[in-house]
Amino acid sequence: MQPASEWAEKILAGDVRAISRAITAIENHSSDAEQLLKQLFPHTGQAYLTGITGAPGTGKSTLVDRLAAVYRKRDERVGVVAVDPTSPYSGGAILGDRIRMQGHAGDSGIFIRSMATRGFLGGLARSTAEVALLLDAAGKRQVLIETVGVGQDEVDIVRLADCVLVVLVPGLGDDIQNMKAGLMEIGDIFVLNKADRDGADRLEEQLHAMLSLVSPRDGWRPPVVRTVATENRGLTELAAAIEQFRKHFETSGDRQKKHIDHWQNRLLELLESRLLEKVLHGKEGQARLRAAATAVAERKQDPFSAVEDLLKGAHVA
Ligand SMILES: Nc1nc2c(ncn2[C@@H]2O[C@H](COP(=O)(O)OP(=O)(O)OP(=O)(O)O)[C@@H](O)[C@H]2O)c(=O)[nH]1
Ligand SMILES: [Mg+2]
Repeated sequence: MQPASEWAEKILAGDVRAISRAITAIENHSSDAEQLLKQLFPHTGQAYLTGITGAPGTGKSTLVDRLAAVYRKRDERVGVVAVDPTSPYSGGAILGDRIRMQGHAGDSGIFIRSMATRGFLGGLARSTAEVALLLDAAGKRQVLIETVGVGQDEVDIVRLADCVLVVLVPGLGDDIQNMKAGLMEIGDIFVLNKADRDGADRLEEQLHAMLSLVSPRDGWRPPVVRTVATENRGLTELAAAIEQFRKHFETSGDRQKKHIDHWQNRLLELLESRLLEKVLHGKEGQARLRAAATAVAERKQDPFSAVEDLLKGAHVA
């Protein structure tokens, strides 16, 4: 057996070390990872991906932890990926991991891993998507992707999920109007966490008012689910809401078209990152970019010709 297929076999069997090694390869955009994912792809398509996003400290990690526990009770295997685009070392996410690990120690049915920003090309959304495929192949039926923040990176990351949870808490800046419009659009379910705090009712009213302005997508009106993650309250209801959304997606509208749309987006992202990688490969490529930028800044070259030259250099034009 070739090493790569041996590696794939191990992953299909859920071998933790093989999975960890694959995630590192994915993070480094190594060609091994691509070979591996090609072999694994036929074994994917079974996992359900739930993305969890929201401002820092809203309780995402606690929610993920408790939701994972709900799934484990049903004997569903779970994969958790915590992505922190804000920190190169993923301090917050790793800390969250340690907390989570305590509750699930010794449970081989759950796999938890953090990822942080790598490389100047970003590519974090792509790495996350690849890790999700890997966990899918490894037999995790529920894959939970936690990402902190409210920026474009996070939107890109959660967009790959089948179901997106947006977490809000009472009293955070108080004004829901401050919430990024983008988040409002991507949320399939709104989680009102820390519902034990003052202002939960008011926030729920505001949320409903705001959601009533948004026209339903494929007949789905995002529900608001109240939770107190630390006390394990509302988690069964949250799991039920996710299940309901899943059923709705499977039965409403043109399911095939939605899957094709999804892969069209993924292919576009892959194409984009591949092209960038080709053009700006390694230190040399970065030096070329810097030199081109310098030439344009000094008005020695126009930006259009500079881009043409970069493309020519990469043999993609
Ligand atoms: N009162 C209350 N506190 C909560 C609740 N859920 C989480 N917390 C607390 O809120 C703090 C932040 O929780 P995390 O789960 O780490 O939040 P997070 O959104 O993952 O944080 P980052 O990953 O750093 O953005 C912790 O101290 C939790 O114990 C809740 O429902 N009620
Ligand atoms: Mg967290």
